[in-house]
Amino acid sequence: MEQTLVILKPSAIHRALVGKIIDRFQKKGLVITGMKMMQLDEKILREHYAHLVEKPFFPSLLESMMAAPVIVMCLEGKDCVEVVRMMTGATNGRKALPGTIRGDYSMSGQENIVHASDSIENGQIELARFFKPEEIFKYTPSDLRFFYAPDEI
Ligand code: IDP
Ligand code: MG
Repeated sequence: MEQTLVILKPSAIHRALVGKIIDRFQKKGLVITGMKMMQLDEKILREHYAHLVEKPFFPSLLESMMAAPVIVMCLEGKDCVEVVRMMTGATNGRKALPGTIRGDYSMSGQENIVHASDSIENGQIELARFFKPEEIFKYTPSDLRFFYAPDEI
């Protein structure tokens, strides 16, 4: 099954939104196969946000992402990367559609609650950045047949 990386950012931790967000992913039918809390540092953030290091807001983004420990998650499901990006919504919370996580919980372009991988390839790279192989588990939820038709899995 396809995998993606989700990070519950310090904005989710400080605002006590962790349970609500995890609940959304589980109710959707995505399977949590890895989850842990960790304090991010500048080194890992410079890798993770390499496409943004030259932006004027990067120092502020760094500080924001280190403002609390984060929760990193590996989610699995059919077309998981695209599904989770849709659930996440547009980068800027003020532009994200209601019904998305950012649309429902964020008013900010920076403090936008969650990170989600933007492609299957990046998902694999990002999971390897935040998880050791043994921290991602293989199991089949007992009720998978009520989440998918037989020809979908
Ligand atoms: P994404 O999180 O929707 O994939 P990216 O462009 O990859 O968006 O940016 C990564 C993160 O950097 C965003 O989630 C947000 O926290 C922050 N960010 C992006 N653009 C801005 C900006 O213009 N101002 C402040 N922070 C930004
Ligand atoms: Mg991105």
